[in-house]
Amino acid sequence: MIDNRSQLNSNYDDVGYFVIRNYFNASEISSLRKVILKFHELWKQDNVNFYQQEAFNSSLITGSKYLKFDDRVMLFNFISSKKIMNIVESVIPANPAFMNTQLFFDPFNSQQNNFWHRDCQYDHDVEEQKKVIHDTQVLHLRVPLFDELGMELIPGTHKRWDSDEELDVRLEQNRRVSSESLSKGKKIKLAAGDLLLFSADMIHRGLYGLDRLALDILVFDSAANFVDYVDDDCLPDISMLDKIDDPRLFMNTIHLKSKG
Ligand SMILES: O=C(O)CCC(=O)C(=O)O
Repeated sequence: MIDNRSQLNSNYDDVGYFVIRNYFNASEISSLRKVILKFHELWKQDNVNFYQQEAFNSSLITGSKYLKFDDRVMLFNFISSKKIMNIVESVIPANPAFMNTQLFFDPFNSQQNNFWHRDCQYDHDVEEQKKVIHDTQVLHLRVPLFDELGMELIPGTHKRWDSDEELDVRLEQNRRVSSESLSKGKKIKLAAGDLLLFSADMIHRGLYGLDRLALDILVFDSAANFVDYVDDDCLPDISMLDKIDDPRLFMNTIHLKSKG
């Protein structure tokens, strides 16, 4: 894995993502799927209108609203498992910190379009986005629970600004819409058991279909100022911490939070 780490790091550095095929075995995926499906059913019942009108993801999966102690501990142990930590540390070697989880599914309305974006565009104007993409980035680790069409990414955009075409489409300007195809888009089909890591700030979109359900784990570099994005309820409490084999990912976040 150690040799592999520098290869992964260089792939990430070059293009902003990498995929590891068959990284998780059937039993790992089936235990994860059981807990995630429990969350998803309860979340849908509780958010009927939002789900049926526009939703394509939920978040705060590790929080206390829908899952009980043991299921949350299972998720925390998965998120901070050796397999995940090896991957996270290949890109952020020092003090990676847990941010959140999201669950991506197909919109209820099958006519609803996907959309190209950089995650940072929801917090920053264009001039700030130009700077943000050169600073420390947030990572998404996508764990598909079923085979899915996956994601479409524009390789290299974790480090470079948009072409005119990309900017017009992403920001829906000059009569373009954000669901149009882009010439440099690369589709990454995923199967249950694969792991995709990508930069949240590269240009990307989800590919809807096949009744997908994918868990995204979001992590950030402790050196960057993202702690305000973390909801306390998504972190393990004291009684859970000693049930987590390697709680460093969460401890780093808790430590940042305590510094305010
Ligand atoms: O899968 C999707 O629908 C979008 C995924 C996405 O935008 C993300 O993971 O940041």
